[in-house]
Amino acid sequence: SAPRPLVISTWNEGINANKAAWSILGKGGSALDAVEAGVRVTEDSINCCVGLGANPDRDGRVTLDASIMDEHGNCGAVAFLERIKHPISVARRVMEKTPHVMLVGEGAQRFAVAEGFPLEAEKLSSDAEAAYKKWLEKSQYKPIVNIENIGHGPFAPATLDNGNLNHDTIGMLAMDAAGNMSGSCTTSGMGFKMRGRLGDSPIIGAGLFVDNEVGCATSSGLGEEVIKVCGTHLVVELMRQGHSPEKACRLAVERIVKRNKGNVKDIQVGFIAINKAGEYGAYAIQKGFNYAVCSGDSGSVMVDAKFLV
Ligand code: SD4
Repeated sequence: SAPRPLVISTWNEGINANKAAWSILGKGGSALDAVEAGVRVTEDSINCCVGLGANPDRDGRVTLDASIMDEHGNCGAVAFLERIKHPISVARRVMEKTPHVMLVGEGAQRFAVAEGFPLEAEKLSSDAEAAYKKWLEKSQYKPIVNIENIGHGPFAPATLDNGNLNHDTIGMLAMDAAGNMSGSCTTSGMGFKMRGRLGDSPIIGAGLFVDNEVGCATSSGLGEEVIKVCGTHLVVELMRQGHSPEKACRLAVERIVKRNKGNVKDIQVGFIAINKAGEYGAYAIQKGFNYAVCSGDSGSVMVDAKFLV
């Protein structure tokens, strides 16, 4: 039978995040605690696409989105959140302490501060600063396929990456020893986006969905495309119909490709999923999407997702 507990997460930096998640799952902890602790590691690291060190919007400001969902179908999210280091933990507080599912912008920040989260200085990481300066030369918004594993961006020469090329928006899914599932997703969104833009990551059913009777899914890539098909809800519903996690992810990817009439050269979207049996899988539009899988003390293995085009 499939391994349990289990944690999977998007892109190369999933390895570090899974380690933190496993330190909880391996001791019999809950999937919810694991997915929060896991992605906090990525929020703490300097990378293109997660946390305060990430690429800013076109006004030069970092705005963060995150969501979390547990085995009871409870969920919480924050979006357009500024100057707070751990949006995923604020999302969890929204879930646990408010009558709401989602807080955005100034209200989300005010709630975070009231909950004791420090208000950080507004300062770009040096990598993000350099990427932003470079971006300003042309000021052209152009999402880059697989930027999550490339670094601070199209505009960032390799030297800006501090030798570390492993960066990502992170989506994480876990099943604990009791067989319960939770998921988390946290991101700075697309680099150089319009101010106020939200992607799929903070939207339940788009960037993250968990149904403990069936399975769970999360996504990475061009959020607008994921929102348009309610991507992760779609993946979970396809698993409900009996498809394996990989097949469900593939069918959701096909839906996006079809909606774009096959013109997806510049679009990357990847889904990962776990079902109730503890099987997992993934699928992406393009080559280059990978995820980290951990189901034991020996750590994670990276798996390259299959892709459509
Ligand atoms: C978004 N899906 O904001 C996110 C971006 C992402 O790795 O996944 N980046 O659209």
